[in-house]
Amino acid sequence: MTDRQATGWAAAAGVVAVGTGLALGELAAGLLSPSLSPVTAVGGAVIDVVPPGVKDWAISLFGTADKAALLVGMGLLIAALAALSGIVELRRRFAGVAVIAVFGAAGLAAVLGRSELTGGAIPAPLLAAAVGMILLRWLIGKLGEWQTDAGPDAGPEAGPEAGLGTGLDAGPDAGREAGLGAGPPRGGPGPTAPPPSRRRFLQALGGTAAVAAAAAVLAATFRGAAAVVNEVRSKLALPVPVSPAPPIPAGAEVRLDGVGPLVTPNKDFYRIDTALRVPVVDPGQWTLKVTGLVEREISLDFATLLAKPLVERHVTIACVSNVVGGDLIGNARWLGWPVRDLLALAGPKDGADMVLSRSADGWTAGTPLEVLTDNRDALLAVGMNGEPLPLEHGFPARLIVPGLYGYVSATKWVTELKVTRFADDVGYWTPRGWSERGPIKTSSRIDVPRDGRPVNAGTVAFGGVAWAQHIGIGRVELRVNRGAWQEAELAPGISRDTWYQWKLELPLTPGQYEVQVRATDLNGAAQVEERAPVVPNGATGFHTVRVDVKS
Ligand SMILES: Nc1nc2c(c(=O)[nH]1)N[C@H]1C(S)=C(S)[C@@H](COP(=O)(O)O)O[C@H]1N2
Ligand SMILES: [Mo]
Repeated sequence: MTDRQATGWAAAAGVVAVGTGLALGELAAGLLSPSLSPVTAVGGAVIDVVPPGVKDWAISLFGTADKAALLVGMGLLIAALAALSGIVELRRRFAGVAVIAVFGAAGLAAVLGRSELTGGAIPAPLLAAAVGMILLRWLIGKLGEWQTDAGPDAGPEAGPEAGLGTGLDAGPDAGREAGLGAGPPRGGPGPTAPPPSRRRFLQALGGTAAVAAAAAVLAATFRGAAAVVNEVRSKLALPVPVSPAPPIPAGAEVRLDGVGPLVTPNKDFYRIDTALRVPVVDPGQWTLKVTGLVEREISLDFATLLAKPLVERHVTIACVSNVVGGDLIGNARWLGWPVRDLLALAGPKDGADMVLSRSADGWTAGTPLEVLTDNRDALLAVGMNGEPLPLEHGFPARLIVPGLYGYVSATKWVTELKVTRFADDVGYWTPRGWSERGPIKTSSRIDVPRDGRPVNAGTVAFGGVAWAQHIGIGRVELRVNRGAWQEAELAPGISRDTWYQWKLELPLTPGQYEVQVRATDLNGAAQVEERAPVVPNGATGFHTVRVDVKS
């Protein structure tokens, strides 16, 4: 066997050893701690340490597939490290074992650092690392025997590329015996006949890979826990609101292809959160605690919440990471109990000015107490567009606060409201470079024509949305090539807490145009022209599209 072939097999042994450890670790986590596994802990830690700029970049590049991209990237990195551990273990006994020990320790540290940590989460990374280390030593030991038996001049042997096909699928020697091997069968006895140690190594490798596959399948089955809660969700009948959503005014939709819909369907609603695995919260186990600076602590279960007088409201929520012209914004009809009624029961004490809401996975948002107690419809929401909240959007309960970016208000899978003070507590994103307070900035978007898309000369229909939650939009204007502002036709919003659609037909002759939109709220304040990035408290600037008018 050549050095190159030995290296290839050692790398394969590393990948199989580490893969088996990880699969068994995930399996253990699936059994012992459904919301925290080594892989999700490491992924979560990666998400937490990446600078906000990288997070924004990842969201803009991968959109809602950002988690999948992270998992794939992690998988490739782990596979590379695993291959490396095999290669160094072959060169030097226990060197590869040490590599696995180091990333096992990193995995344990990641698990210990997660807020959703429970005792049940700790065995998984330990098991994963131990299994990986033992298997690596064992497989590389077998590879070493084969290497010794074959000797450096024993002639070409099947390398990993050829061997995985014949060796693992059909048994190490089946292919060769049947003449199906990668190379022409070499006849005759002598130094070129495969030594039994080759078979032993390939059987060990193949058998271990099979164990890994079985464990991985089982681990995936345990994630079926999500399926169980989904089932509970699908059987849930939401109560009828005592105060239904005000009807959508006639003409609220401009009916222009490419604009809308006015109410975003759940499946199209943007999703932003730090949860690598969607928290699976059984409503039967769920409680919401109101704690901190209150006269009376409250513990609310789901049945009690559903029995409260619920209201239904359309509210447009937006992400602070939404760039000018971006789509991290959506409008839904939310069913929930007004948070001010819940807080009134608890009785906030003097001096409190913030509510730190916490989710089942430990994420937090700091919301000014006053916006949760004033007359706006801040909701402890259980329904979204006539359905129970989708798991991704916070089932069984979340907060929805008109006028604030999601990162300071819209806690999904909410389990605690701690009445506190800005001086004493911070929400998740604040120490990571985002402002303590995050009122949504008045903004507007041109949805048609799309930027850079050619259109025919004549009357060109422009349309889009504008929002100034809890104030309402008073006017939307367009300007062409930085000329005079021209007022668009503004459709009625559903309420001042939702976005408004607008349209404007402009006669355009062939040529290139730059068209900008500007919204003004009902108090007469125009949206900010100066461009600002999303960090630290939301983007500003006019959405601008280039229109290529053809003759
Ligand atoms: N538990 C939890 N809730 C969360 C977040 C999170 O990371 N974890 N992200 C917030 C942010 S930044 C936004 S913009 C909204 C997005 O809500 P959506 O995914 O339902 O659109 O959820 C908020 N609620
Ligand atoms: Mo967000």
